[in-house]
Amino acid sequence: MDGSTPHVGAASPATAGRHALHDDPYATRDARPTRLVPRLDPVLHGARGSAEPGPLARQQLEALDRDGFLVLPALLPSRDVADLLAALAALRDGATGGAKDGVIRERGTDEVRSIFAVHRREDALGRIARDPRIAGIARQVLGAPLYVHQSRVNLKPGFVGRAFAWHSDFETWHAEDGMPRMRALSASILLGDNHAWNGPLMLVPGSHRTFVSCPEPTPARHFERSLVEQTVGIPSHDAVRALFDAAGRRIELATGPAGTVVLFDCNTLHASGSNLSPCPRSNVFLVYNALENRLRAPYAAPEPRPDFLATRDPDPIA
Ligand code: 6CS
Ligand code: FE
Repeated sequence: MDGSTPHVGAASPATAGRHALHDDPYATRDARPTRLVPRLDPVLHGARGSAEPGPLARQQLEALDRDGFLVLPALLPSRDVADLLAALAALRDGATGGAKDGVIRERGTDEVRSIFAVHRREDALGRIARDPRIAGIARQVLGAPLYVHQSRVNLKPGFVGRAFAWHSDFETWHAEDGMPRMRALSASILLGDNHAWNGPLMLVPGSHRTFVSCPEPTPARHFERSLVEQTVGIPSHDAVRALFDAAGRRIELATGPAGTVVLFDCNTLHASGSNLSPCPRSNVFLVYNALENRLRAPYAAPEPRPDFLATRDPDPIA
């Protein structure tokens, strides 16, 4: 790459439905050896790489830009958390069906691991996605009209809540959902206290500035496995080690009391360990995408993923 921002070209007729590899600066799942590609997109998308006025102060924006994540301790008061927990309890107890309905269960048990598309509900889980305390931050950082690309509750139940391997969300959303560029932000709302011992989110500072390609091609209907245990689209151990070393051999734990909100860039390398404690680590994840970064054909997958995983008919947030 000559350093100029390569044109992510429209698919030519010859590549309709797929993107010519040479057009894609974030090519991945291409059966080629892992590449560590410098990020081409800003983290703060306001004017001149800053951000528009909004809930975050300058120092907070600078930390998000530098590290690729920002922890906002106890942003939501306990009454809001109680409303979210009540909605979660009703959702979990009423959860039927399986992966095709957005209900993912832990391997080896019937315990619910994740439930997707909670932002479409008519309860506190649906309302929080449009709440200016959260969506206003995403608007400030993404610097554009936005919509919810994906939402989920990861319940990580006590004793049996399993790990999420190291990964970049953007690598999956680019390859499997056709998200063109890095202009999406995740907000994780902690519904219970997240401790070092109940599987908190782990993040590698600064990792958002490197795109790590993954060699293995995407299998058909990959989400039916990847959401239970992801093995395709995860970076090599050498790549993780390289980002860990570049961070000064640091991994940050996103711990905090219920009501804490953890913001992280779509490309920040993150993972979480299994939860062997008696206490669930239930978090709501809201993913905001800039409307101009809306999904196209998958860059590296046989077919688009279902709508509960990746919004293809954006409903802009006022
Ligand atoms: O495939 C996805 O979209 C989901 N997988 C992970 C591990 N994180 C992002 C997202 O929930
Ligand atoms: Fe993730």
